[in-house]
Amino acid sequence: MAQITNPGLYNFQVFSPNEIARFSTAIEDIQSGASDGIVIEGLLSPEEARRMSAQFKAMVRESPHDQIYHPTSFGHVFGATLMESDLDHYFRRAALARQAFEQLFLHRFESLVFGTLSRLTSRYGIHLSVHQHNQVFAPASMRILEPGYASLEAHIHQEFPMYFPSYQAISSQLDLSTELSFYIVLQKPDAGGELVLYDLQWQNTPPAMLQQNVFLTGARSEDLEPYDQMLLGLDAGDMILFPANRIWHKVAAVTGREFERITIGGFLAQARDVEEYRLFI
Ligand SMILES: O=C(O)CCC(=O)C(=O)O
Repeated sequence: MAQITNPGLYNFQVFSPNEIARFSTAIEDIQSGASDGIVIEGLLSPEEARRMSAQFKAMVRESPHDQIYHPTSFGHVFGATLMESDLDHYFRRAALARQAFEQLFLHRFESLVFGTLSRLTSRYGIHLSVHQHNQVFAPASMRILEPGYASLEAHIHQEFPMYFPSYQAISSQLDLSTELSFYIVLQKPDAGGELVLYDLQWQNTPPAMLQQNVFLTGARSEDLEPYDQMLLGLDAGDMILFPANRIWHKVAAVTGREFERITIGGFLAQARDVEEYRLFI
């Protein structure tokens, strides 16, 4: 069961995969503000999540996957993201990441994610994002929060295009004001690692907070400390979808000693020219 602290702060619907048909307008509802997000409990079985986590730990030690496994202040990231400045490099790494995710999910990562998201909307198709020359954006990355490391510090997705020029490649085709974030938990930490949603939304953000030099730093999380908070601690196999461009959030540091928090997820936003959401990171 997902552990939710202060559940009254935001309006989340929590349900199991066999109830998904009742949430066939979840994406539209999050977009309109009628909902603040959903959690699907047990999208993967605990055994599937355990097998993937074990295989992942072996995978990152070997070439070529060690090339897309990077240390960060919170632990590691596995994959490619548009925070890097060289787009050709990004697309090469994105191809490697997609192949690795398919290997981990026994060739059903994209079908699982796209199939699940498609069932959460009655209006939009869900697709990959493709750049010129058929270069495919990565639909996800993996985040590994390790015991003894920092939080994935407070941020909001409206910031990314302001600071990272590679975002132009995606903002030319997608309306990033509609951006949502999803992730699936592959391994739950023994303590900590909750998603923290602050009672501060984009439209009320004090302009002084938007400084690139505090992006993803602890100083930003300190600025947000006074705001009320809702915490979501998900189990291995659960999936979340939430408006990461509207609600300031962070992932709390892992305070347990043994298990890393391992998630796989990405972003999606509405295409500018057709009724489609497309994934990227
Ligand atoms: O838990 C994760 O994998 C990252 C969550 C997050 O910060 C985001 O989606 O923006």
